[in-house]
Amino acid sequence: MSFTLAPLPYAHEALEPHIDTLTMQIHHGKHHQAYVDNLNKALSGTPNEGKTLAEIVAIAGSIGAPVRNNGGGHWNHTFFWESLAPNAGGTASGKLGDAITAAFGSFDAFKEKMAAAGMTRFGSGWAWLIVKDGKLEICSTPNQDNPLMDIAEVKGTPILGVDVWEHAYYLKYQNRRADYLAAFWNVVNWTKVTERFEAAH
Ligand code: MN3
Repeated sequence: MSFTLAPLPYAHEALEPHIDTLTMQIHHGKHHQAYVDNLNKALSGTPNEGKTLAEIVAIAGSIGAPVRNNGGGHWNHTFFWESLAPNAGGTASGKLGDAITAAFGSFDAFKEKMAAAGMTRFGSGWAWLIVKDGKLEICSTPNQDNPLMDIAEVKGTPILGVDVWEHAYYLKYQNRRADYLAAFWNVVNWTKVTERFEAAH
């Protein structure tokens, strides 16, 4: 069995002007495709061939760097595309909205803390909103690691993630990671994040 790249759940231009068409074309069609291809290459002919992506992520610390990095890349990007949507953004409502207020004080304070996690991740990585022991937490990971990995510093179930690799924003925002992180809130698919919260909580 080998892994394949699913089409984006919306058109490449659907997230304009917040995330531009060319970035989406390259990010999904080139970067994500490369993670899938390199994951298949790294697994081919090894005892780990045939494992699911969830199984690979769970043992990332002992499976070797090529599988850890490309398996994480495949998992993280699949999760990221589903976290976004056109005509989205706004605020979380219902139980998730209440849980965010309870954990962080207010929705604005949550956004600030998530942006700070993205800004302070040196180099390439991800910022995450996770459910840990029934509560919401914010954390970040380097490279293509994620909080489901056995080697993660902070472990939990991700319900929202933001890619802070330069390839996610450089064409439109150049070095301005903060501007990209501010624009990100306009395309968050809170319906999807709420589904994940309800499944994890
Ligand atoms: Mn990326």
